[in-house]
Amino acid sequence: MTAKRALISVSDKTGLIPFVKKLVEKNIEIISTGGTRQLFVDNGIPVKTVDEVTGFPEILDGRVKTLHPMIHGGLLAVRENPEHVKTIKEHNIHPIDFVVVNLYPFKETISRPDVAYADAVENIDIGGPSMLRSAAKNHRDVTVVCDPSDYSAVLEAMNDEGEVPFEIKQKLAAKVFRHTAAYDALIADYFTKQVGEEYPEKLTVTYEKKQALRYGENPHQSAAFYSEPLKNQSTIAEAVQLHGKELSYNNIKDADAALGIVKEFKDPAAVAVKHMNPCGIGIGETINAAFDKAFDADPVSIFGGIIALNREVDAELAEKLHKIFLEIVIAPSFTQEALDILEKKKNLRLLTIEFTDDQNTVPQYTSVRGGLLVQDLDTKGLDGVELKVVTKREPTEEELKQLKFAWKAVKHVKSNAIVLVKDDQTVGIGAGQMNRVGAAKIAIEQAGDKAKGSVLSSDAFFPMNDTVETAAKAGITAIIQPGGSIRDQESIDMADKYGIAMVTTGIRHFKH
Ligand code: 93A
Repeated sequence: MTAKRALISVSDKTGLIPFVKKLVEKNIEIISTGGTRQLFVDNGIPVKTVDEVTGFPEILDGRVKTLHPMIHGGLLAVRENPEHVKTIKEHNIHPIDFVVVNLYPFKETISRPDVAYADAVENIDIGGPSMLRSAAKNHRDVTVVCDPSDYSAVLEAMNDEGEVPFEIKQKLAAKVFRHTAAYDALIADYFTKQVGEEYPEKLTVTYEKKQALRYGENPHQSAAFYSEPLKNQSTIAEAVQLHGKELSYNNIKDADAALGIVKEFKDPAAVAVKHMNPCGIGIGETINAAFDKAFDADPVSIFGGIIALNREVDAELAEKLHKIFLEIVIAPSFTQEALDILEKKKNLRLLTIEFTDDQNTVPQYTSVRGGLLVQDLDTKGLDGVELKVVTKREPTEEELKQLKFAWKAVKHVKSNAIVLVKDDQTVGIGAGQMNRVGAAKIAIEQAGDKAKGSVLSSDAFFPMNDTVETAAKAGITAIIQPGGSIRDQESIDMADKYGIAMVTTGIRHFKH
């Protein structure tokens, strides 16, 4: 029997030398491409070059190295097929039993902020995926390794003759096809963006497993967290956990929602979230003052909530946070004293995140049975939006300030959504109701005494004047809403009747 052969051609050379030394110990012959070969030579490992096997030099700056029938014949020949065996013999093709390949670092290349287009293009590996795919197709006969983290498992599974069990080879092949598919998807995504096609006929974006989750929304649902391959520091996927239990499925969703809200504010802001909706938002001179407002907005619902803050947490704030049962606190940073206080709670998850604005080109994916809906993230603010006063009375300066705050808040509340705001604090939030006046009633009831003199925001227009009437009776003095209902005039008349100032935005913020 001829010696087994391993073809090794890798960009990421991590862990390679000890692995290959073991292969050599099992009398496996090593063949390799330029750079990889040099490493073996430097480490005293006997190696044949691909040119020696193909009888053809590497050409075109290495673009054509292994794309040759002497290589692919050796990878694809089925050992149990007498015809294949005869053919490769005739052509002097030596079967290849192992392929260890990892690809040109396309992802790392395009992750560089200053990457040149030509550099990105040059980092599209052609020969590598071809070898991986040939080997993976012929996995009955070929062991294929595309990930350095599998080296030790392969060695463990291998017997003294260099044989690897079929189940392992099959698993490795499956991984290869996932790997090359994801690699191509990233290239496709990159080019799609280059040519500015936002919603192409095929969606090729890939995700990488970030975390296995104990369960999904409920304990009987299995789940995992996948993140985008190109990192965005300012997302929950890139948050750094300093302390506490592992994040759960619901934690991740809630933390994402909390982050989305707190990012709306430049001033010190604190947000408490429960079940994807804010239960309290406060802004203040200091982050401490902001938190007091967020807490006071709804001291009941905050129990078991997620807090997001856009300023560093100090000891004073930590003492307050420590007194409440919370699932997560997210902030740009924590002082050491704050950490010392909060870390006394074993389970409390403390996360830090870099705060940058969300790009309005970020896509948002929602799954439905049988498909995926994709839209731009709703990053629309009030910049460039003309606020139209539609009532006889104009809002006062203070009312206008509170209306703008209420508008930012209502965008993040599940529709139908009504938010009441007073003194830089949400005082009542009506979320996810099937009719608008119902949401208003909930918000007003929750606000209690604070409803009087507050302002109201509505995520979509008023189909009827009942919400305005309900608001007026509760003592609400100003309203912000998109406008655009055929019955707008009835709502405006109702507002005028009670001296309410109403402003329309022309923008809707449904959140379903
Ligand atoms: O330029 S390629 O697309 N054409 C090839 O024929 C080829 N063969 C191997 N890329 C090719 N490779 C890649 O070279 C491998 O996937 C690996 O990432 C890299 C290793 O090159 P070197 O051994 O010269 O460092």
